[in-house]
Amino acid sequence: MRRHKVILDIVVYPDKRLRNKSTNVLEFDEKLHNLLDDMYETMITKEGIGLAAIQVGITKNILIINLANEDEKQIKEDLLEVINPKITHLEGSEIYQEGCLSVPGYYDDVQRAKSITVEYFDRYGQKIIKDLDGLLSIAMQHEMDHLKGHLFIEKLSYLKRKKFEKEWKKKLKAGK
Ligand code: Y12
Ligand code: CO
Repeated sequence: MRRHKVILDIVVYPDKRLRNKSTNVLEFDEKLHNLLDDMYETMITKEGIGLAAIQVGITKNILIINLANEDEKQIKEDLLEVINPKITHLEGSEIYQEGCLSVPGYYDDVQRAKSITVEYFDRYGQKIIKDLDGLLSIAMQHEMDHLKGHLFIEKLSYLKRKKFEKEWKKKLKAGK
């Protein structure tokens, strides 16, 4: 059934809810489909390319990723809806400048595996196995960290993190 657009609130750092661990989805029902649709509308409206359910306050192992294609267009055909993911293989290493809708306006280099194999379920409960590299691999690792209650800023060096915390406090105080 078609529903109206729902834009959810994004949970922003340092909200403690972002540290919670998510749990597996057990039912692949209409409630899950509605949440996935709302997460998609929210991510597109906020100009994101990836979003985990915990970022909208739902502690379930659900994430979506929608990267731009070669024409720099973010089309829904390319949307990945990922439920209960597990990484079964990691290889190599890569550094990429990451950002996050829960840490808006801050971007920094993070080191992650270059390529991964991930197993997950789609919205209908069908099992999918994918080998990912490039930006998709980075995005999947970033979003899966959210499901474990982790943020990319935890991967910064001690000094960079200290500088970030100082700047973030200043920004929050200024009401930005
Ligand atoms: C590579 C690295 C990280 C990911 C995770 C997904 N990250 C995002 O989708 C980040 C989105 C984002 C959007 C922002 O808004 C605008 O640019 C208008 C933003 O800036 C502000 O909110 C001020 C910050 C992050 C995937 C792949
Ligand atoms: Co994020």
